Amino acid sequence: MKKLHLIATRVNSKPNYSEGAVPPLGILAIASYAKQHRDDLEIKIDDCAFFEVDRIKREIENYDADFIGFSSTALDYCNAFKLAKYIKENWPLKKTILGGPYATFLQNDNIKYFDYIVKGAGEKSLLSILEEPNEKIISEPISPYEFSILNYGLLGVLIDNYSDNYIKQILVPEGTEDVKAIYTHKGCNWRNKIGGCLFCSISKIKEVEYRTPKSLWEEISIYKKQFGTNFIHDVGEDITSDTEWLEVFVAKRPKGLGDIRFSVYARANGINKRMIELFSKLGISQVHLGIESGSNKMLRKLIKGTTREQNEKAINLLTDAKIRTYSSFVLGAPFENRGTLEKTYSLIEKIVELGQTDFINAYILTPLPGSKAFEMLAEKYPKIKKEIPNSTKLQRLWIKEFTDIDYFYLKEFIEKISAFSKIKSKAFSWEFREDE
Ligand code: B12
Ligand code: SF4
Repeated sequence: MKKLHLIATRVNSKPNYSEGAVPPLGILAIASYAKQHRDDLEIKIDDCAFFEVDRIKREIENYDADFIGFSSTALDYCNAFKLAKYIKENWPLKKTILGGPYATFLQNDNIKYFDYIVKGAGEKSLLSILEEPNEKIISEPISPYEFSILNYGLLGVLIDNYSDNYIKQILVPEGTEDVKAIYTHKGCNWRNKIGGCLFCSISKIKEVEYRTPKSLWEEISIYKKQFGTNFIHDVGEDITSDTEWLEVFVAKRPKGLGDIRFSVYARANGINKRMIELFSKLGISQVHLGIESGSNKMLRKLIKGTTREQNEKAINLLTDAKIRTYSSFVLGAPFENRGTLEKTYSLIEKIVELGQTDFINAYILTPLPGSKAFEMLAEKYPKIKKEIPNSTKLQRLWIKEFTDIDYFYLKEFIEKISAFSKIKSKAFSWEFREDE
């Protein structure tokens, strides 16, 4: 029996509003696939949203796995790196693996504590790593028809925490009993067409791949039977990417699943009357929109592909259909100044007046590796390509070089905006001390 320990690392200090509410689906997807194809595999999943670093280290020691895999984004890679270092210093023979969005675009040399780096989808790659190949960088594509049903049982003791946290932290419809996160698709048309927004850090992943409606409804019906699930959080980038797919998904809904409600992500320019009809038929009760700015000039600089007018129209249509919105903003587009921020502020006031908005959140643009913004910054600071990403440093350099605004003014502006949000970040924060 081989033992595999999969760990989702987390960002250091800035808790996300839904931290600990959405399980690490990347890990769950590869674990489900591996379990389906290998009987001789024991798997443990840990999520750093719940545990302090010493606890994670104890779990690593106690479980004593042959393979330890990390899933990380650019901003929590530092923690995966430090844990891999800890493993290699104590048990050099254990095999360490790095996967997830940052591994796919990894640009620096700081990978010495990892035996394997998995680029792109991890399902097949993980299976091949169990055979201990000689290559360090593994990349094996998976067809959308092979995506397996997420086996939530593999989350072990953590399983109930996600649903409870989701219900506690996020405003869900009355009567929500249990929440499960899924992905209906991967990819976004805008990225596919022109490489995506200035800050999109997975800009090179072009394809839009949908799972089959049949397998998705099968998966949801398993959740309903096993856990009493009646709310689904879909993490797919843009549900409006393929109207025909959505029509089939809505039409194929099994009779016994009429009570399921959904939360989805969408691009504002994909929201029209037909889309709203489909949303209502499906029972979508929350839509996450990346509005980004109230200034059309900033939206153009962000290569967002939407206008203020389209954003306003989308929010109006959703509000009329009694669908709640979660709006997020990215501040610090090239040439951002106090005047353009005022336009964003006035848009937020308008949105809040409509009353169907639960969550308003703003971030300072972080030029993450993989994004066009990172490449622009790297032209001025080539060293950043060799460094472990540090969000504060990247943000500050970006703001200094590309905007007409002060970093601290932006921070204050974000505080002002967050006062509008009904939902506040209230998550567990996980930190490594600097000296570790
Ligand atoms: C849902 C989501 C979240 C949820 C996280 C829920 C969770 N517990 O994971 C929330 C809202 C909390 C969140 C937070 C953040 N997120 Co986020 N998030 C997403 C989103 C929309 C979907 C991720 C997902 O579940 N996909 C479905 C799964 C099945 O696919 P997958 O993750 O790609 O996994 C596959 C492969 O990557 C690989 N794989 C993944 N892990 C592993 C591990 C191993 C060992 C192996 C072998 C393979 C492997 O195999 C998987 C199956 O094929 C993506 C956008 C996207 N569509 O990918 C952004 C995204 C992942 N997030 C991103 C970012 C930047 C963040 C934040 C840093 C934002 C912030 N400033 O705070 C935080 C970091 C959170 C943290 N880790 O501490 C970026 C990452 C960019 C990068 N270069 O690293 C993305 C890509 C968005 C973007 N367009 O830029 N996020
Ligand atoms: S809409 Fe989202 S997923 Fe699509 S390109 Fe922009 S940031 Fe990337």
